[in-house]
Amino acid sequence: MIFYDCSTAPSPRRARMFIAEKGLEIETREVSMIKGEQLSPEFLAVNPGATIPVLITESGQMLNENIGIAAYLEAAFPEPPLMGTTPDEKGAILGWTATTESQLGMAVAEALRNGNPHMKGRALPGPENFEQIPELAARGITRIHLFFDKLNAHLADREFLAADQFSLADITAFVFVDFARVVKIRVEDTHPNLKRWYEACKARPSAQL
Ligand SMILES: N[C@@H](CCC(=O)N[C@@H](CS)C(=O)NCC(=O)O)C(=O)O
Repeated sequence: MIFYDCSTAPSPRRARMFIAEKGLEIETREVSMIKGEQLSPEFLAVNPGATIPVLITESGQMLNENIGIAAYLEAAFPEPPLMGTTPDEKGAILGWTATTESQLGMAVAEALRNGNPHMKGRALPGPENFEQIPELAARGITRIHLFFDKLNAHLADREFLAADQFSLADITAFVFVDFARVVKIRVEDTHPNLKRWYEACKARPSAQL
C-alpha cells in the first residue's frame, strides 16, 4: 500500500490517525500543499481529483475519500475496530462522522478558504479554481461556534462521541475541532465537556503524528 499524506492539512490527518490507531505502517509520500504539489502532473496522475489523502490499496486501487480509506482499512485490518462492531455502533459512528464532516469540517473550510487572502481563487479543493465568497467565511465562523455548542452538550455524559470506545467519529471531530485554530477558534473553558474530550483525544499517540 502507499499513503499520500500532507502534514499541514486536516483531511490527511484523519487518515493518518486512523492508520496509527490500527497500528499499521504504510509507505508514505508527502504531498506539499504549500508548494502546490497536489496540482502537479505527477500527483494528478495518481489522483485526478487533486486532493489528499490518497491510499493505494494492496490490489492497486486508488482511494481518495477518508470514508473509503477507513472502510477499506477496517475491512482489511479489523482490529482494533474503529467503525463499530454492533449494528447500533456502526450506525452511530458513521452518522456522527457524516454530521461532523458536513457541519464542522465544511464550516472550517468555508471560513478559511473564503476568508484567507492566500486562498484567493482556491475557495474549493480540486483541479478547478473557484473565487471566494466572503459571506461564506462569516457563515462558517457562526457554524463552527454552533457545532462546538452541540458537541459540548452531546459530550456531557459521554466519554466518546458515538460509541463506548474511541472511533472514526472521534478522529473526525477531533481533527476538525483542532483545525479550527486556523480561523482563531479554540476550545475554551466555556465548553468543559468538549474540552475534556478534546484533551483526551489530543493525548493519544495517534494525535502526535
Ligand atoms: N472528501 C475528502 C476531502 C479531501 C480534501 O479536501 N483534502 C484537502 C486537504 S484538507 C485537499 O486536498 N486540498 C487541496 C487543495 O486545497 O488544493 C476526504 O475527506 O478525504
